Amino acid sequence: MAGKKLRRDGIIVVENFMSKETCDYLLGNVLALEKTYHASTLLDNDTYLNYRGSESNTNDRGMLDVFNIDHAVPELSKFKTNNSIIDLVQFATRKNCEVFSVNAYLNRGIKTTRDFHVDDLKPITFKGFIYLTDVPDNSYGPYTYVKRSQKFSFFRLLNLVLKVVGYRPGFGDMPLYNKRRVLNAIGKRGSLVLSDQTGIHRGLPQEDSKLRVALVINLICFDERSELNEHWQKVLREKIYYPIPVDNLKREKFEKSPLVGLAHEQRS
Ligand SMILES: O=C(O)CCC(=O)C(=O)O
Repeated sequence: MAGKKLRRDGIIVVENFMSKETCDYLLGNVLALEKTYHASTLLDNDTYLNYRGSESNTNDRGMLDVFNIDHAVPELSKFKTNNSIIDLVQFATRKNCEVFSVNAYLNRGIKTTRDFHVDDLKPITFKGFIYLTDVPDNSYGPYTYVKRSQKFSFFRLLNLVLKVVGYRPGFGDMPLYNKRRVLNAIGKRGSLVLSDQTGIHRGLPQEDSKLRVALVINLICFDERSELNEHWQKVLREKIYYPIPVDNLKREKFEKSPLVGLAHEQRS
């Protein structure tokens, strides 16, 4: 049932996917990283904390995107092997799917979230967002998706035409979409939002000081691994993903300090 819905709509929300206790423990770990590192930092365990929008691109300015967080919080590595998320995505796409990395997104009063876009068209990628904080209404900036927009449609064609005539040149931007199909994925902590990233989506802007923290399970789908280019072959071999080349970056020592109590203090 859930797999069929995911295939049709490109998104599903599964409540109570993770227990509240596990959410609080993991939230404590993410908040500890935020408290320790105040600028983009590459750690010697391969975790990369990226504060977005620090360069010329102001999208998501101030949002903390923690790449390869499973290297800092080993309990998360279980998401890389067989689990119900992979099964659902394989059912929906009728393809082989693998998890290639795990991130955490921390949005605290972020106003300049990127407008509607798609991440890619080929290969198909999915993200499983597991909310670690309650997202009870739009002021918390829920993940937002245009249902069925992963399929070819009149709106996709219009966006393509806009691009051809040079309007809105940002890669993947999709300013035109069916407003009647917009789903604001609100939910309590522990909810899983599973989304086909070839569909049109965004995070909504937040109101001041509202906190939203989510784990992000990244999946890629393919018929045969050999059809993927060298970049993806490498990512799948290493199961590590960076947004930038990191070979020449200095690495900081990772000191584990799971301030679990912090989760209770700071959840709003
Ligand atoms: O939930 C969000 O903050 C936005 C997610 C998004 O646009 C993405 O991951 O591509």
